[in-house]
Amino acid sequence: MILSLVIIIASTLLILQFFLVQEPTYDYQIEQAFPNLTFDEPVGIYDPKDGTNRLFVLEQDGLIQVFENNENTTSKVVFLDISGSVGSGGGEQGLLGLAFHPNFTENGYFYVDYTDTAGDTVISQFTINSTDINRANTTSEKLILSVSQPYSNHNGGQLAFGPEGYLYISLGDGGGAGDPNGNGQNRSSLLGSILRIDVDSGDPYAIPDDNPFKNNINGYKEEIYAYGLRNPWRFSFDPNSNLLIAADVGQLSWEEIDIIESGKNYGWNIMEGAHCYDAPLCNTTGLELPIYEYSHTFGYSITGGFVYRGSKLTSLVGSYIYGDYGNGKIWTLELQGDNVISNTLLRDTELKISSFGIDYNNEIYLCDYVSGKLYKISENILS
Ligand SMILES: [Ca+2]
Ligand SMILES: [Ca+2]
Ligand SMILES: [Ca+2]
Repeated sequence: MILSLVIIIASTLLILQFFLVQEPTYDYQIEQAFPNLTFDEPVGIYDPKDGTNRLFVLEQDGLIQVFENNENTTSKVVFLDISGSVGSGGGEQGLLGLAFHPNFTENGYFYVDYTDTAGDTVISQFTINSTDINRANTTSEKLILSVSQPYSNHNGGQLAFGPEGYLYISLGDGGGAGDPNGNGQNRSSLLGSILRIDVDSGDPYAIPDDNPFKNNINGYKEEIYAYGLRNPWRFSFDPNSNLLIAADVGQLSWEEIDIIESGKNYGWNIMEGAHCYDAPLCNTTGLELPIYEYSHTFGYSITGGFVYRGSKLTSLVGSYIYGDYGNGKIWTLELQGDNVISNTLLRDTELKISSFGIDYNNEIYLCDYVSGKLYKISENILS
């Protein structure tokens, strides 16, 4: 009697375990998120986190469009037009970044990153129109920072507020090829870095007390948070772990993903990815290696994305979703803390993925630079 009961319980547990360990397999589709909307060379998608559930799209020539985050939306409105201030050289120049102040609901401040008509980087603050939340006050521009650019490419361009409320800014090495001016390793130049500034103190900003090079005696720029970067076009914070993850576009051979930490040197142009650049041997002492890299066999211009914290893609929660502008591939990097568990091809697309963005619910979107359409990912359980 007891024996048969034990057998029944044991076999029930075995059957239960069988079902529990059967991980479903998923199929992912990329579909248009807002079929009725088309943008002109979109390079960014942003949510103001003000509860209005609107999305803002950057158009490279200098416009910000705003629309209701609803797949049936048929109209968009020009929120800001600074095309007259933005250099329209195309390529890697233009209106490149947007960040809403953490207290945007109260103060109406937002920040843009663009290259001006001289090709130099400008980061400036604007204020929302006091009577229409879908319009910016076009005369409210306040210069925060300008950075001279030696070449038209590698301008970085990402802006984002960190969990502590400071503004982070990415700047590429200035351009050319191979970092001819050595800006990546030169901490006396803002180029080749991710900066961190406090726009709520000082005028136009203050250096946070715990910035790694604050009050240094070596002439290093105190705005620098991390350096040795080539062209960190897109970076983001994981709202759960607060990790700052940057995708650094490579030169000839390697695209890389870095976890950015205060004061660290990410290697360029001594290294490209986890490899010596332009020399068989190099001194890698003190250089921070990427958490993941891929060779130009698999893609050739990484577009950084986000650690997914939405609810629709249940299999991807906690994974870093990113892509490659060059070949349209989208991958997911499964993370455990700051360790990489696996990298999986989610979908091979025909899109020119210029940027990813997340909405109020942390759902992820991407923009196709060529068609001007925005896309989303859908998840289907195969078995
Ligand atoms: Ca440049
Ligand atoms: Ca530098
Ligand atoms: Ca690196």
